[in-house]
Amino acid sequence: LAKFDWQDPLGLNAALSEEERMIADSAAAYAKDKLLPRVSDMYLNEGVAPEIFAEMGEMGLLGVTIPEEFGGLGAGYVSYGLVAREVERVDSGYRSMMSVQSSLVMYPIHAYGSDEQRRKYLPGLAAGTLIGCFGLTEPDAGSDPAGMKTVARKTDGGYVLNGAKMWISNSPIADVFVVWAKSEAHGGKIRGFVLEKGMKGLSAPKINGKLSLRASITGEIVMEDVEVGEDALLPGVEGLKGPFGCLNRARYGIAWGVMGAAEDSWHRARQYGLDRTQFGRPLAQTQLFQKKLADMQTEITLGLHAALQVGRMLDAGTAAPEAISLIKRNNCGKALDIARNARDMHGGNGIMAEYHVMRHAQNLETVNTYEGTHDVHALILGRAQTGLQAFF
Ligand code: TGC
Ligand code: FAD
Repeated sequence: LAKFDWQDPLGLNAALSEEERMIADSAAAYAKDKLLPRVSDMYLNEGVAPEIFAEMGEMGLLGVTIPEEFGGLGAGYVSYGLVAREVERVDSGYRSMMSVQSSLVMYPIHAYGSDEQRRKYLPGLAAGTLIGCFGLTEPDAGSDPAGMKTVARKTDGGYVLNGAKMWISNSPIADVFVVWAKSEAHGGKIRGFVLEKGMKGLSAPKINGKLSLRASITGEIVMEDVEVGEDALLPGVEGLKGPFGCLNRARYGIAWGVMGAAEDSWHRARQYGLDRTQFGRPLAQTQLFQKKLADMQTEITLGLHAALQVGRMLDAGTAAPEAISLIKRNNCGKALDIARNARDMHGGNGIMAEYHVMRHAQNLETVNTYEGTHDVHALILGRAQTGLQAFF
């Protein structure tokens, strides 16, 4: 009989290449040695540690899919997903910092930018000496980014931008701002602009009081007559497919990442059940406990294999955005459920920072909402199978 590996029931590890395993191992070692020891303190105190970007850069965790000539790793999307899984095993906020930098800042500059923009920004972003953020959402335009009000007006030598972005990961500590605006010179179409910290009229106040993703700083982006040259425009894309092209990559990474948070919750619940005795036996020796563990194991295994399949499709150029919606939605919803159950299985201890599970559950509330809410991805999938638009 073949031996059953309870942690990897369907042989995910064996389906990876040598290079993918090495990248995952080095991300796992960094996350365990450098991120885990500081996460509780950072979470409880809403700590800000910009140096994490430089650490990640040194480990090659930023811009995994960006070619080496621009400082990236030149690896595939499966490797990128594996990095997200290992970082989010510690905290969704740390994965957020990494995925915004890689998928939402480096990707658009590489895919839509001029050669000059690539050379100017990508090496610093890959090294983590520059920090990036991505401004799409606005106070009145979240699920419906087409309703954005930020506008770019043409001037002699460039553009002047006005508007406000809301809920922007990394913005208060960012050096590079990829923002999306309706450009009057392009018939009101959405265009991307690269702004830099210190520009007159540009500010990024922190959003205080978050009960979720507290280890990742979030802010606004306020633009009051921000003047930029023609060289700030991303020349290679027009319309909503610009930001959505970035979101496809980030949503895919999230589908792996949340499985990391779910695995950590599952493993902690299992260990707690083995260690804790009630009614004269370990909690793990009760039927209800074992059923919950079996459900966690099943959903995580299926979610990881689905993410691997979409990663292979992305590398082959055959992944449709709807396939990414399917795994983003499913894996976030399942991970949230698993983390909430793991919290319950820890009893009173489950509410304490040192047991980690409630932090995962709180974080996953955000991850289930950002990059397209659980229900918005249902509507994307509903539209794809009925041909009927149900958003409005
Ligand atoms: P729709 O009519 O469907 O499409 C407009 C144009 O966009 C194209 N498109 C896509 N292109 C590439 N990839 C995709 N996934 C695409 N989805 C749509 C489409 O082909 C069309 O192109 P064209 O050339 O014909 O104009 O647009 P809609 O306005 O009806 O969109 C509806 C909806 C709900 C699907 C969409 O707006 C949506 O996905 N909303 C969710 C918004 C969202 O995800 N926001 C994320 C903000 S960023 C963020 O949360 C970062 S958190 C990061 C972190 O900290 O980790
Ligand atoms: P809304 O769109 O107002 O949705 C509220 C509720 O209504 C949801 O349950 C939604 O599913 C539902 N709903 C909406 N439309 C429909 C419909 N047609 N039918 C049925 N139900 C519907 N954005 C960025 O641009 N960059 C970032 O870096 C970034 N980071 C973030 C970090 C954090 C911590 C958070 C919380 C958010 C971040 N976001 C970022 C924003 C995020 O993408 C949005 O919060 C998300 O897209 C939802 O938009 P909203 O909050 O305006 O909610």
